[in-house]
Amino acid sequence: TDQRKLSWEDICQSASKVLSFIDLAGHERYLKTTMFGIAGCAPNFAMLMIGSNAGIIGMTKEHLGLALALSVPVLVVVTKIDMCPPNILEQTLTQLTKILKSSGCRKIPIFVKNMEEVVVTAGNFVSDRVCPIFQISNVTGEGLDLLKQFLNLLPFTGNYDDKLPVQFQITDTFSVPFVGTVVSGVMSSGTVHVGDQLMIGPDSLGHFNLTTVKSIHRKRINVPVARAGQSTSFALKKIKRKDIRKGMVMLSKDLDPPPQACYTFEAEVLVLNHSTTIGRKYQAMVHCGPIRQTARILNMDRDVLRTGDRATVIFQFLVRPEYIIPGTKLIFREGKTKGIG
Ligand SMILES: Nc1nc2c(ncn2[C@@H]2O[C@H](COP(=O)(O)OP(=O)(O)OP(=O)(O)O)[C@@H](O)[C@H]2O)c(=O)[nH]1
Ligand SMILES: [Mg+2]
Repeated sequence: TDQRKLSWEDICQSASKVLSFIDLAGHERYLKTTMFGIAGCAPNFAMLMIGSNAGIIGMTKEHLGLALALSVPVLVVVTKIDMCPPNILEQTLTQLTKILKSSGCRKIPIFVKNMEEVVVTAGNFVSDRVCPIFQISNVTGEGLDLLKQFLNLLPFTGNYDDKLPVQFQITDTFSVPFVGTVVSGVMSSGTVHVGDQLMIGPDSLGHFNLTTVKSIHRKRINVPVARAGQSTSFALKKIKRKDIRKGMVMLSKDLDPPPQACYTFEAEVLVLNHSTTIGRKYQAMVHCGPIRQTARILNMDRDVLRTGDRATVIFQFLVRPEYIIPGTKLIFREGKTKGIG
């Protein structure tokens, strides 16, 4: 169709709103990557896809749990209603309702069936405990108009201030021919112009280095400026791709006090699931924004932790120091053990 021939420029110019989708994997094998996507890429919302004929299988509950743990508002999309017998669809919806209403979830499921319900749920989705549920078919197109309208009406949320110093967390790095090193991520605060000098780090020694922004891309279009809340790619001068990695940050230069990378940090944690007890020296993979590294418990304000326990814990990264933004939600896991903080 004509729409497929539109360039990114055409689309962005004629669009009243541009949404970025981050497509994450369902299979358990890719859990680490899916966790990185939801913890590290700063999504404003999560769309949980459920095949109506398959029901709540595999990692669905796990993924729902991740979104809840990170306070990302969830909407559910039940797909393939064209090929699902009505009684099976009914079973899936009953099962879904039960899980959403359970004590671990405490959501109010709303089956969105018409435009009025779209308007109401889009308005109170973020603040309330509402979980909108859409039933769609990608074959017949049934239900897609309601879902599109819902996405269109969703308010832009998030605590983004473009007047504050720059904070940009790197979620991906590239080496682009004739361009050089490119980093992508979401601007969590501040404003960056082409030509600006920024600090990038921490490197393996915990140091920050200066770099200059050569060019800025948003939705593959060259732009002169990037602001808080936007997904952005920056081409950088004087930086080799091998010297940067996911989880590093770019910050305003001349910060006072200067940014500090840390090996140890304090976290208030809640253990969601552990078969025995967790004590000092316990090690787990910690996901904190785009940071992903094994850390051990150095100290805590109680002797042992069991499922359901809360504690203040000092974690220590094993490999390298990281730049942690205070207040960032974290998830730690090791085998079936998991906790949030
Ligand atoms: N009949 C029908 N088939 C669908 C519908 N949506 C998706 N499919 C088919 O289901 C299959 C899987 O769809 P995908 O979109 O690849 O599913 P996914 O969950 O992203 O799969 P992975 O990325 O491999 O984890 C494809 O063959 C689609 O054509 C639908 O609404 N109705
Ligand atoms: Mg897919």
